[in-house]
Amino acid sequence: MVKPATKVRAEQYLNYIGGEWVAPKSDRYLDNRNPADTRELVGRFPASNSEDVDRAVDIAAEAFRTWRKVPAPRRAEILFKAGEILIQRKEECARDMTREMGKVLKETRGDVQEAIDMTYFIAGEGRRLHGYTTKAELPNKYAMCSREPIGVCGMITPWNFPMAIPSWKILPALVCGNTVVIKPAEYTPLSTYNLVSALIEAGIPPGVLNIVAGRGVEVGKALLEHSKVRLVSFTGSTEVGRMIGQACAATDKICSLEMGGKNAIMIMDDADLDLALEGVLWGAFGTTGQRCTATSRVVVHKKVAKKFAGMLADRAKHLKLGPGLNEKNDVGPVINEEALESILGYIEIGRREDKARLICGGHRAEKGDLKHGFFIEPTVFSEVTAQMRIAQEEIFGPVLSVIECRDLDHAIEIVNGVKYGLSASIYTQDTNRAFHAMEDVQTGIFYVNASTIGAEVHLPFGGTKSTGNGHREGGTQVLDIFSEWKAVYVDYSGKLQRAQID
Ligand code: UN1
Repeated sequence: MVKPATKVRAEQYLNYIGGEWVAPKSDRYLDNRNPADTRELVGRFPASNSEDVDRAVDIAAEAFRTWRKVPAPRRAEILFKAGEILIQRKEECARDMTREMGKVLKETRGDVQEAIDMTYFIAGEGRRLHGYTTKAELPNKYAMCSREPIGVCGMITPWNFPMAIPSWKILPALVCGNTVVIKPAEYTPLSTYNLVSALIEAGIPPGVLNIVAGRGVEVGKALLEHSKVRLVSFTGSTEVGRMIGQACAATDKICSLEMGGKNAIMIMDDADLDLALEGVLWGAFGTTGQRCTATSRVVVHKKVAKKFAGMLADRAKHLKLGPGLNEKNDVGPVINEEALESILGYIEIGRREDKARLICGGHRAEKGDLKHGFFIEPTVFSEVTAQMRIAQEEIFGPVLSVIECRDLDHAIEIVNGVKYGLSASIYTQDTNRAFHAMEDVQTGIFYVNASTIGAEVHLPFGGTKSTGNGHREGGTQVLDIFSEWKAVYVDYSGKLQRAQID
């Protein structure tokens, strides 16, 4: 018996299209299993195909005609209500997320909180969405510009922040007056269902917000190909993002891409090493290293490098690995078998190809019940050089490289010497060094005396180079993704006036 998705404990979930929970056309479902113990089935989610997407997009296109006319402050009121609902359900949503994604409870609570923060922040924009007026170059002529909604937005979201990241996209899209079809991550759909359910209960009208679950090759591809989808917003790997960018170019879609990172913490010889150690452990092993902002390189001044590497290995060794629902554990599993293999593959590359020195971890953890999940020991390599593969490629797991540097300029050169540019940080007591680094490091996010993770929703989030395609989520900057500018000229002179000529 198929149960509605609003019952979060239900085994089998449906798509939400046009205000109804409906079975996928294929009548096939995908298992969502707990990565800490794959014997546990969290739920079964639709394996939708292009027919489901076509229906959802057609309905969203129809709903756009009325939703765009709803005053933005009214649209925003629904978001405020959704925020209230999520506050009531925060603990339940966090537990669901730990079960399907694996990260420890304090972090899944943070993920839900980030979505709540986003509802309040962006709902406030319902009463702003500022445009501006300016002076025209001719007399008796008025000039102004305003934000206009775009149409149907297709969203493809990742498994590592399965509620926060969908909230970064859905909420601004809605407040701007767009309608949405979202494909949640195949491995963590439940958290996105929980967000969508809160919005439905808060009063989002039928057709405005639709969820179609399934695989990227089916649902994602269909969204990219549908002519009524005007915008695609994607967060995930650089490899997939590039394909999405190309597909969007072929059909003239607006496209925002948020992709990989190879984030670094610089530690200068004057740094408070104990403080830096906390930041490195949190940045590298929080979320089991599966954040696009995760710290995967530590660039340490040669005067303190050996000492710091020793401190790091000592602490990393003692991090407690295990299911995230047990609050005593520090580090949860990685998401799936494929991730496990890929991360272990990088550890092998570090050892053999790169010949870096393994000073902590390096193995799958399989003792007792851990063998039923995808656990990897927090792993640290020292004596890494900047060009090694483990220092260049995104690993997306609990693997950290310690690289020595001569001075600040050398550190900045190393930090910038990768193809990504999402987040970086410096630990120093010297304001001059901190500001130099802030100016010269080519990342979209920069921290002083803090880790590379932990961006807040009211500041722009995104990166330079291959991390993205120039857009920023979060902050009021996200409105530039989900609205288009309209310039309006009102000529009240009563005669023909020619710009650039008269
Ligand atoms: C991500 O890993 O894709 O800044 C998002 C952070 C979080 C968001 C991470 N607020 O680490």
